[in-house]
Amino acid sequence: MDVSGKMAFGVMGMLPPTSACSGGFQRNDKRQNQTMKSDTKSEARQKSIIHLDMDAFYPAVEVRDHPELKGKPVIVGGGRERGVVSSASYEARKFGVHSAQPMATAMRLCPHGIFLPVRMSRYQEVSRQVFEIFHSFTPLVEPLSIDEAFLDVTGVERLSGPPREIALKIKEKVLDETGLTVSAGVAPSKFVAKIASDMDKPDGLTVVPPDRVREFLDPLPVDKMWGVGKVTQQVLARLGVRTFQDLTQIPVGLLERTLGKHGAAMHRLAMGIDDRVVEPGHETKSIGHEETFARDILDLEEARKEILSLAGRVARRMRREDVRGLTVSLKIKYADFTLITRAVTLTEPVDDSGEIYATACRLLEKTEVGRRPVRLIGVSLSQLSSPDKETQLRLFDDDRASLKRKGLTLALDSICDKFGEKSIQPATLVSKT
Ligand code: DCP
Ligand code: MG
Repeated sequence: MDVSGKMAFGVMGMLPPTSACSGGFQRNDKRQNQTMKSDTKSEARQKSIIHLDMDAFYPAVEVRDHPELKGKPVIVGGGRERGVVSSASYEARKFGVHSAQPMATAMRLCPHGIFLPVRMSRYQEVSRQVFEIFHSFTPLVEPLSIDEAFLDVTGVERLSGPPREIALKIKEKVLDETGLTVSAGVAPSKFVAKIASDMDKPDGLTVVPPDRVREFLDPLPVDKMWGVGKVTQQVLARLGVRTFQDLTQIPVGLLERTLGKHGAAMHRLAMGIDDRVVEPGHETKSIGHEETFARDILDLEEARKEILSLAGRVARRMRREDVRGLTVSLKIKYADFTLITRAVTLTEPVDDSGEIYATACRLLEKTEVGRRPVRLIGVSLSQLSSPDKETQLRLFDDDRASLKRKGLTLALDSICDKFGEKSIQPATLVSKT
């Protein structure tokens, strides 16, 4: 699948990636950089986009949870007789096993494979952890699927370093916190970043600087173009188009006549022109706080107190940003660094510390806190939405008591903001001396 990617490096006379995090495309001599500069028209407002895609996501989670499977051909999918493959580990892919293939075919190709059922809730849990990590770098995260997202890091470069460094930090943090690898593509547009992340999988990092976009795209086969199906490929083949460069040389009018409005769009993309912005999805954005303790927490009651404090901080931030959240997540890191997340989606979005606290305490029951020493606790809310105006109006007209409560809460929030976290606390948090 990466053959064409590797060819790109070869054709341009570049070193193939030498290590997992090669970023090989970035390594090129200055002369070539300069020759390619004329291709770039709008460097002044260049964006820095990172596309991230977890490697063999479902099988990788299974291997992470069952380390004895490491290095084995693991195939995750539906029932053995009639189901299809959801995904296969890279070891299994060597035998020709791939996503969407009938399970029966996979079993024929890889009879000694380890076939496992889909554990969706577990993959969602890990996905939430991964997206939290993405959000810790920038709020501009656009989720594409359970294991894939675009990040716009243009605005955070001053804080976190150049985009390549940010991508490396993200990869490191994902590996650290989940034990999984993610491949990254760094480029000035979504289109190029997405292609780049796929070039050096697994555990890849491919950086395409703005002045080398055309050099990167030109030799790639057109089937690398995101969303190009079999029929379009056949039409293009009839026009003699095999690579992106071939596509740029076909008159736009001809492309429009044969492929409709997509023809012109494809032409632009092949030229490396893509102004689409990263559109953060509310549903995975989250607001959270976590605390690493100076000494491990052994006691359930002590854990509850910490959760109460975290819930208060989360609730205050949500009210400040005027959002409420539907999903409450509790993150626990045990003393041996094992990280787990428990989450529940409520029927109504909340921004109230009491409700967040109560929900997180229910989640606490699904953990081993109290029986296993804990080094970190985190509370977060996701699936955020702005309270709709109607509810606010109703609140104003009919429910003076809740309105008063809201006024009081906001007043307390501002005291906390001004004088610090410890200035006002629920009674249970004031330690008895
Ligand atoms: N998936 C699925 N059915 C498909 C494709 C994917 O159920 N036809 C699921 C299983 C994958 C997950 O979605 O693990 C993510 O899809 P990807 O296309 O990103 O594939 P992988 O992450 O498995 O592998 P890669 O390393 O190629 O990204
Ligand atoms: Mg993936």
